[in-house]
Amino acid sequence: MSTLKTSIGNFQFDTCVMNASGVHCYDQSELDGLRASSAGTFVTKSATLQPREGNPTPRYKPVPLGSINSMGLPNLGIDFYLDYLKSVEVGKSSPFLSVTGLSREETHTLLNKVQSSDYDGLVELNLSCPNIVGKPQLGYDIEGVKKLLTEVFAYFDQPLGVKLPPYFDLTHFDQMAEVLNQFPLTFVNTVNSIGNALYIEDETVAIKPKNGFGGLGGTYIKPTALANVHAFYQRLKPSIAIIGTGGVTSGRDVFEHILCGASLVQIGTALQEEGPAIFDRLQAELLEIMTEKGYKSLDDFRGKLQYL
Ligand code: RRO
Repeated sequence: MSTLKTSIGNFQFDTCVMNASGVHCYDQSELDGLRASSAGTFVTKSATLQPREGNPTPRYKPVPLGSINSMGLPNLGIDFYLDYLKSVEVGKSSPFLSVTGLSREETHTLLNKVQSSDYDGLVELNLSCPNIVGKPQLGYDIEGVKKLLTEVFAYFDQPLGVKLPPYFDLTHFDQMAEVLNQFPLTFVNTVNSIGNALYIEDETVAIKPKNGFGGLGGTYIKPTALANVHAFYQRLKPSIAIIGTGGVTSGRDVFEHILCGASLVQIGTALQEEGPAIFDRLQAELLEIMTEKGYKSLDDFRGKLQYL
């Protein structure tokens, strides 16, 4: 029997699929739903210091090849997520707490709060929310990322990773990896949605905020996601694990993310559309592929993408 066990840093997970932040992780009932599912672990909605209502609706729309969203960071505030995680044992397998500040100062306040809380598990710093009016994604400001991480690692000593936006140029992969390799990051999660896409039905945009501009997810973005996973797998030091996110709707997609170098694979749009039962299907489909190929564990094929 093959196993889907995997690890990130010192934490172990019985299986390699989980939610992507923002999907099914806003409040207690959604988070409880993930914990009751067969996902290997879960990540909370990116938290700010204060609760936020987010952008006006409609702000998420499933479309034939994926989804477009401009949620605007609706969340219940860092205190809610820290309280929720108190009830979850962080043992050999940790949840992920996602945080994002609307300014550098807010990010530091958030991380200081996490550090002085009871939560000592994995933390994901989201550098790539595309939907806040007037706030560019920090992930596209490579010097800004370097400055922020330099400041963060002066005091933060919990296992930390960053959630990145997609990059589209090999020099940007080089520059970003060069910066990330300077820090004791536990993981890099790639990719967030492709920012500021526009979907039109008849003559009208699909979502209300920002006159229809929003983050693109789902099948549209799988090739971009795989490219980012593999580009960072090739460039990052081995101590930084990669979480692959983007365009996963089948076990075959999970397989491809792992082949490109992912240690965990997150599900966004397809989880939103199918609900937490999707984790059962994805694992069954992945195990079937592994059995056909004679792979006993993810290590048998992780990162082993073949070139022509
Ligand atoms: O809440 C959002 O609008 C949002 C966030 Br924070 C993010 O990181 N990615 C995304 O597609 N939407």
